[in-house]
Amino acid sequence: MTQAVQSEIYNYIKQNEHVIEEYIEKLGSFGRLSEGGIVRPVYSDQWFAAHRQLADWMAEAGLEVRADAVGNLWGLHGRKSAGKGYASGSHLDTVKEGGKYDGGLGILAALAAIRFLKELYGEPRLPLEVVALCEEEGSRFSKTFLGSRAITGTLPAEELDENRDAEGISVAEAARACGFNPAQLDSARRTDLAGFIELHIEQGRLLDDVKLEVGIVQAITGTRHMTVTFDGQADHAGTTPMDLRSDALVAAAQAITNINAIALKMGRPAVATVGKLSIEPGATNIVPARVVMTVDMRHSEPDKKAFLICQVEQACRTAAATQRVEVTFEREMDRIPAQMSPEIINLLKATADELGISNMAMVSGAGHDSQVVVEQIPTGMIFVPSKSGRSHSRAEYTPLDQILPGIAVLAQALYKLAY
Ligand code: HGY
Ligand code: MN
Ligand code: MN
Repeated sequence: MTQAVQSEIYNYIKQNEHVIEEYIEKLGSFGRLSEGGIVRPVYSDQWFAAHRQLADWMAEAGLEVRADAVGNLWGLHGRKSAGKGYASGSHLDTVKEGGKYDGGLGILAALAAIRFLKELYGEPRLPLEVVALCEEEGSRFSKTFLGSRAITGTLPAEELDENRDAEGISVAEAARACGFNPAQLDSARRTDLAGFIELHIEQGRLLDDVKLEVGIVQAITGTRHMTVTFDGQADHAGTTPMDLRSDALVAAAQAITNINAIALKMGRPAVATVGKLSIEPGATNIVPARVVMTVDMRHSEPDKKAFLICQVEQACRTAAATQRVEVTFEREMDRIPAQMSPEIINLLKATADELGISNMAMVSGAGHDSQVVVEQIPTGMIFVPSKSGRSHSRAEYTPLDQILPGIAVLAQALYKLAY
């Protein structure tokens, strides 16, 4: 590709940076709390309003817009009859009180890149698609990667009826309430894509610390989510001697302290997090009978991930035995570490270098839809910096001038692939 084309695309992005900024601010308003932070669980009113806004933007950009059986929103530029094309995007849902870049920025980067390529060069040789994936975080339903698993045909149909939110509403019921048709789940599978690229904030502090413009993701860490239940015995807080109690909360507290120590001792990138905990019956004067907690464990090396999980489960068993309580485990999600596709990694690296955009190879500590998509479709990821590494927090922030280089690499790469 000529130097002229490269600068033309990057210059056009810079000339239209206000479009990108408006996209980010408006999308970030859907589910935004007065005190900051966004709550946009899949199929919620806020999520559906954001979904419709994206559909409008895609239509305004001249893309052919459609929602699939589970609500993944697609914007097509070009003709599918021309051959296997390329998609780019990320997830539309957010974590509780999340930021406005996690997921949303990947959708908007793809929309801007494909819109600008259309404005500059018209019809592509191969089709290009923006995709807003319906759900990734597992904020509303305990299972994650709903949208990308539908696309890869790895979402079991029964999960749509069995997986329910805190109000007992199933995925299928919530999807139907938005007008989607989850019974047609099979039709959401995509076997006609030659590649997928996801732009995402790093959600860590490496790029910000070393002041590089983009990360070229080599691999995504492996994650296990499990629910641990400690079953003790409710008793009178005043009359039950300490040495005769089966206190579920004391067992959980002992386990949590040891879980933290295990991951610390293993060293980076091992991580283990107890993010949710509930106590029953939950009264000042009753010895806790039951504690249910979630544990998130991650490592980029499969054997070390297995070792971490084994150590954590052992810590829970030891704590339970010490407090004379029972402990049970339920696996919620388990993803092996995912290697990104060499051909896409090489394309992104070469494109960043050609553009003079500083870059480094990185491993993602965060999970992404790309780790699901890559199982079936050549996939790569572009990271842009996160200020001070903050994410899954209202403090999440990336200045616009640190977003544009990532979009330039994305747009350039899509140009090379499809024009
Ligand atoms: O948890 C994660 O790593 C991702 O944000 N879902
Ligand atoms: Mn996230
Ligand atoms: Mn994300």
